[in-house]
Amino acid sequence: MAEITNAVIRKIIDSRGNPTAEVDIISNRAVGRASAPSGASKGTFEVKDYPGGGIDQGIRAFERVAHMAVGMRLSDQKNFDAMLHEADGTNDFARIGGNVAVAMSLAYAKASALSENMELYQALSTGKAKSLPIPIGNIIGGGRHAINGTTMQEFLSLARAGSYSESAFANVSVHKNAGKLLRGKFPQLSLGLGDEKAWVAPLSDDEALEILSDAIKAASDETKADIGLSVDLAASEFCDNGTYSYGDRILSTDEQIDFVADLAQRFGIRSLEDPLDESDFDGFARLTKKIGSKTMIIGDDLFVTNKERLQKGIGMGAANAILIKPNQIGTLSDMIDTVELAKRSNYKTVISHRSGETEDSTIAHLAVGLGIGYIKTGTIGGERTAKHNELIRIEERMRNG
Ligand code: 2PG
Ligand code: MG
Repeated sequence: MAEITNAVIRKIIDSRGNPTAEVDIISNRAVGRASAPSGASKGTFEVKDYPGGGIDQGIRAFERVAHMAVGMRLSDQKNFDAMLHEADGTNDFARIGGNVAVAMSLAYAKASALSENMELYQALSTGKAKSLPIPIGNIIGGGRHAINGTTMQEFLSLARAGSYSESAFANVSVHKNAGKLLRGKFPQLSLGLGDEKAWVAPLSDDEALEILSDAIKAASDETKADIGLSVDLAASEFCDNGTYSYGDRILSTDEQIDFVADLAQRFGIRSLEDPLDESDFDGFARLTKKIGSKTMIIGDDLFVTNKERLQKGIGMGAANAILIKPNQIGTLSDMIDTVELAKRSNYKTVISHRSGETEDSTIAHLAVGLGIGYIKTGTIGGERTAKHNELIRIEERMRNG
């Protein structure tokens, strides 16, 4: 059985140009490497990404944890993750930082798989059926991911075709068609891309939905894929004390529920993420009752990949799907517990990138290895295509047995 002989941390550059943590877990058989992403519209209830002193303090804390890791056996994820919790000693990774913890936890998982001559998705799915997720790609964006974009954060497309590869390319076709439509609408304007490489233009939310619908129609004709609309409102970012502010108007919670239900119906929206504030379990439950039979209502900031918060949501009928982001909770074991609870409770699962990303493609392996239904990871841009391209390789490998 392989043992950890060394653990190394380094600061690397993320897609926004910020420093982030990358960890190597080294054994005599294999090296596992993983890095942490970072959010802009972070949920209040996520674990702390770094201790108060930022990434440098996280790196100093790592040195202490690395000493505890050396000598531990590989392939006992629960034990390793329990050590991370013990080394931290808080319930939100305030001392070592969730980003340091998650990079260690995922690097350990990879080192364990590699030491047994497996890829991570294979190690996670031993004895279970494997399936590829459905990709949800960001097409037009705003909120905290762009300057002067839409109020709602992300307008996305959700494509299903015969294979993962065709589905991902169908989302690319929507992105290209949206670009063409925006150039036609704003011939004098320099168009931009936001943090997740979605188009940014001076559009109202309604106009963004119109362009997205038209781009989806064109891409469906081109690719013959079944493509639907999806929106991440990230509503906590424009909610204050139960009122939602859209620039030209302010809506109460009741009005927000009616407004998004109407949008979902008018545009045939397949999934709505964070349509209400991150604390409003009751509002989520009311919206789910209203439109949940037809629409996926995804809790991101609401659940923050946290099993207890998901359990509360299940009890109340709040949302019917959960966004899964490993660094919201800090360890792979905690994340897996949440995914399993969601599946047992018939909640759909969507694994997700963050707006600040690296070339790390671990979430592609987690999606397949844990049988997660959907993956939200942008449409284009190297740090996003790293995940798609890894899924294309996994698909090929699965096809070839
Ligand atoms: C979200 C994410 C990813 P961030 O809200 O779902 O798209 O954004 O990483 O900024 O929290
Ligand atoms: Mg979100």
